[in-house]
Amino acid sequence: MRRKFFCISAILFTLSILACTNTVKTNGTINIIPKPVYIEPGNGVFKLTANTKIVLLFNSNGMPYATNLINEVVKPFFKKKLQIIEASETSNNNINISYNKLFADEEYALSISAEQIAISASTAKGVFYAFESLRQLIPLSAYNKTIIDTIELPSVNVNDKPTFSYRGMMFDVVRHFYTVEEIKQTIDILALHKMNRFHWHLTDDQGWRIEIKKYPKLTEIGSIRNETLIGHLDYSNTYDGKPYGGFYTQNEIKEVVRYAQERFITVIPEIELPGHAVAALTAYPYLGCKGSGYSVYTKWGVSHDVFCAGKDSTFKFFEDILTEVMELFPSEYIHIGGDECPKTEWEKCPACQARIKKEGLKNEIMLQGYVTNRVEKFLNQHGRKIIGWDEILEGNVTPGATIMSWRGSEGGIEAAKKGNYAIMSPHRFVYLDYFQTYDSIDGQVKTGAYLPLEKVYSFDPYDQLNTQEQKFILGVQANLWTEYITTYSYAQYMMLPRLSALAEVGWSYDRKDYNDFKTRLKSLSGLFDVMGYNYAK
Ligand code: TNX
Repeated sequence: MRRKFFCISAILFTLSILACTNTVKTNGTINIIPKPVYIEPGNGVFKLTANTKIVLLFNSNGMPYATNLINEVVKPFFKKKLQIIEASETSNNNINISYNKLFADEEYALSISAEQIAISASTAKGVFYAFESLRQLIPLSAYNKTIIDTIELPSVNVNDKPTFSYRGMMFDVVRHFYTVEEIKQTIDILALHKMNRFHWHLTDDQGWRIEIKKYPKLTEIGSIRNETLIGHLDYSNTYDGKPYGGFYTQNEIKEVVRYAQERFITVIPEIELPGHAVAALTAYPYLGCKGSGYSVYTKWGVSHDVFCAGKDSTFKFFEDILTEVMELFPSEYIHIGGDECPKTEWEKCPACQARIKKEGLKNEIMLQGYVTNRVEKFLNQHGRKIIGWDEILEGNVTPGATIMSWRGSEGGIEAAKKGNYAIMSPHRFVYLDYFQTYDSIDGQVKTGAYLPLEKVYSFDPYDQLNTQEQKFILGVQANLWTEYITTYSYAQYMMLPRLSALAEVGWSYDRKDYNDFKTRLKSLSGLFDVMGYNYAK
């Protein structure tokens, strides 16, 4: 009798150990970045298992992408995806997704209780963001286990929506090139932060990185530079002697655009004009004022050689390029650059001077304005709008142009006061190429100014603007220029976690609290670790 009792207890004990080891416990921590509008912990836990279903009480085109996110996250745990069913009623032990017509585009509610997970939204995008939040509640210990049958999620009620509609990052793939896989990983990182714009800097002096069928030499010649400066532009005159290049085919571009769309991110292409054009001039020298003698830039900085604004053939080129660009990118906005365009060549160029005279322009600055307006008109005729760096304000900008304020917030403030939309991207606060620590990382060259996490976090895009003017600030963007960023791993290090800080500026503007952010960042960094992302500690 005693022996039998002993055996049964031993079996029960073993079973319970097994059950426990296959359950991932939550310690109740609820840390979400960017910080939700409303968040209230509840009692108890939801048990997520391989049998949990996703119950769709409403469906839409984007829903497969929203649910794909959670399935990609849970599949490695359960070795299978969650089943998705349509139903007209909610059910217990499941993830119920329902429609709330009162919710804005990106808004969601997420309620986790012992009985069920309830998500509501008015769009698939809202559902996607609910899953991005839910993902941050999965205990990190789940990632170290091989056999899991239950994952506990803490009870919580979340209601959430962003402050700004535009939350982006620019990635410069010209100064250094990044592969399609690396671009996709960057898009995943943006999605994790509920960011919704990827600004792709595709052309510059040092390379042309997008295939254009009508102008094959842009990539045949323009995508390759003979060599690259070693060290910092201000202190070095040494080159590596090695050709450097890379570009994306149109098929690869389409693949990236689709990948981003599936994560509710709009890709905004940037085609730099009229400055930062040396790679294009090398491929087609007739596009420049001198007409010959160009070679793809091998150092950093600003070249005096720019597109000739006098010749009509330049505009024909712009229109041809932008026609192919519009076919590839469904984005409402096309970024046309506009920054750092020296006027020295235009001053000497008879065609440019003739254009100034003919159009009754005051000077070369107004000639750049003429270029901007003419290109804008062409894009408007095709239903698109322009974004330009803040220099475009100097040249008689039209009310339809959106200003990306980079030299400070001044450009954005001026734009807002004029009634132009603006995106705030001031270098002192959001330039991710600037160094975040005084220590040297892997011998990488430092550039710009000291820009630690806290400073990014402190950025106020509404500074100096009254309520009326604030309406013209679409949002915020971080810029990752890559003159001194030679590997993707280092690019991630420069991005993270400063991008997390910017994401919170854009999403949670009115409830920022740096100390609280730092606490929540510990959880998010844990997720960076399991995802294998390189980030600054
Ligand atoms: C200025 S920001 C530039 C870029 C450089 C960057 C380096 C802007 C519109 N132009 O061409 O890469 O500084 O920080």
